[in-house]
Amino acid sequence: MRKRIVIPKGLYGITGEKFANGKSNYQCVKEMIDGGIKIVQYREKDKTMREMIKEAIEISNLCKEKEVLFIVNDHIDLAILTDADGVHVGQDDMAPKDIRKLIGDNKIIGLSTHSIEQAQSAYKDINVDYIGVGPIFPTTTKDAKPVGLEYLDYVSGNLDIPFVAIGGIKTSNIDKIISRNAHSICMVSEVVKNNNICEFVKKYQELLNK
Ligand code: TZP
Ligand code: MG
Repeated sequence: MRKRIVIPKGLYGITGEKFANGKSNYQCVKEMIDGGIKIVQYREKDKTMREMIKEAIEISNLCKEKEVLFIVNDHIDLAILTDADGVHVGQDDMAPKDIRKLIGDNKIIGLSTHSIEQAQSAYKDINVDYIGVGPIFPTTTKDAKPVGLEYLDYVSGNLDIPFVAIGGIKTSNIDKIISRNAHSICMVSEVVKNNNICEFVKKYQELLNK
C-alpha cells in the first residue's frame, strides 16, 4: 500500500507574476529559494502552453539544482514533461486516482479543498499527499469565497494529513494561522510583491521552523 509523501513544513511558495511588480516567475522563485523555501508550485493562468513549458523547465532545473520540490498547478502534462516532483489540482480538475495512473506512486499530488466534506474525502484517498485549505481570508488572487478559520480548525484538529493554509494570508493575520498549527502556509501576493523576497521568506521560514 502506498504511503503519503510528506511535504516540507514552513512556507509553501507559489508563483504569481501579476503581483510581482515586474519580476518574472523565475526571478521570484530564485529569491524564494535563496530565502530557504523548500517547496514551490508553478501556478500560471495567463500564458500559452509553449510559454509555460519554457518557463517551467527553467524553474524545474533551478529547483533540482537547489534540491527544492517543484510542483505544477493544473497541468499534468507539463508536470510530466518538466519531471516535476508533483502536481496540484482543484476539485474540478483530473481526479487524483487518474493522475496517479499517469505520474506513478513516487510523485506528490496536492488537492485544493474548501469544505469539511472535501477534506474528509481527500483524507480517505491515499492518492492525495496533501490538501490545500482555503481561501481562509478574502483574496483577489483567486476567484473563490473565503472558508474562514473554522474550517482550518477542523482540518488541523481532526485530519492527519499534511495541509497548506492559503488565501488572503498576510503578515497582519499570519499569527492566526501559526497558532492553529498549520503544517505549511502559503502567501502568494504577500511574498512576490516584496522588493526583497529572499529576506521576507527567510524571516518567515525561521519563524515557522522554530
Ligand atoms: N488557492 C486558494 S486561495 C489562493 C489559491 C491559489 C490564492 C492565494 O493568494 P493570496 O495572494 O495569498 O491571497
Ligand atoms: Mg486548478
